[in-house]
Amino acid sequence: MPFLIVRRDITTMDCDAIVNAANTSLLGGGGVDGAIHRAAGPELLAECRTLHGCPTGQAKITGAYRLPCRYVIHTPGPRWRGGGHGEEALLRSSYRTSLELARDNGCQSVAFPLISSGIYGYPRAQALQVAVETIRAFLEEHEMLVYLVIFDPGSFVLEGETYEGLVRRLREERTDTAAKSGLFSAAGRAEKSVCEEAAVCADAAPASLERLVEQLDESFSQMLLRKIDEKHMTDAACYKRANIDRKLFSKIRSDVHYRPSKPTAVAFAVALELSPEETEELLRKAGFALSRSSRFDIIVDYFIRRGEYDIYAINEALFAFDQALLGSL
Ligand code: AR6
Repeated sequence: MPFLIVRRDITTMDCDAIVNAANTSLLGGGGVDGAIHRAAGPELLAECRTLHGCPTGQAKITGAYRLPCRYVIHTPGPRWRGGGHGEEALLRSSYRTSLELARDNGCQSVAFPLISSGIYGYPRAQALQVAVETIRAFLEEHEMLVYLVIFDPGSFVLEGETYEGLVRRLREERTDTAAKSGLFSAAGRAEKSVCEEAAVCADAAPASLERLVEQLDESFSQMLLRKIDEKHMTDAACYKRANIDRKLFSKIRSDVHYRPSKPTAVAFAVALELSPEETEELLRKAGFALSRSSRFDIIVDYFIRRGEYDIYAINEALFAFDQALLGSL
């Protein structure tokens, strides 16, 4: 099931469990821990007292009291001490044991804060990388909806060459006067071919309108299933890589005329590692094109043209620029 990054206060999440970046006493503190205890009410602290603490990298579960979720999973992440004291392994362990505890308690959805990245001082970009990698590895094996909840804008820092290139690209798009003229050449071609189709239709209308309507081209759903076959992929591998919920995939599979949202259509193009031209074709079947006038489109196009099909990396970049994420519930 999907992994989504959202900008929210975690105490407002109404999923099955939220995770608390606690300390080993489990008796409350500042940051997200303080916010969770304040929102849950004093009963949460009373239950926490019965747990007698928790080692760093482990997790314990309680009720959620006045919070909208069902459970709170408390995990003390590591305090950053320069990186040479097993911090990364402990942080991974905090995510993994919390996810396992959620699964063992029948949770289907769970929300994490960026553990250790506040008061405990773990560098944020590295904390994010650990969170994404650990959650993603778990979702390879399990069906669960996982949210990573980012609270303050400053806590979402992307680093690295890909990201720097993307920032450059977005800046160029802004200053490039040619950009004002509209679409990418590829998208332009897409538009042209739509116009050509329209012209053909216009020539033929009105007598053969019915026949034209009957001669529908391959649909989005048909092209998607064909590509899955051609790539020798299983359905499950495809919807997981697309960050798409299994139920939505079944709906698309069984409805030949299914019209996905743009983020869903793009998610499948990424999962199937389609070339820029194939991506255009698939999007066109859903009634979309990639333009130069939207940040979402530019970011997606940037990754696809570089042959970088990691949906999680693309979503991090989309999130950083406040765009809709790829995939769907
Ligand atoms: N919702 C979502 N995220 C939040 C919220 C919120 N309401 N409030 C803060 N964050 P921190 P740590 C983010 O300091 O670094 C406590 O005293 C915040 O921006 O809460 O693991 C404990 O008792 C940051 O990105 O936790 C421990 O002693 C992230 O949550 C110690 O702090 C984690 O920041 C744990 O430190």
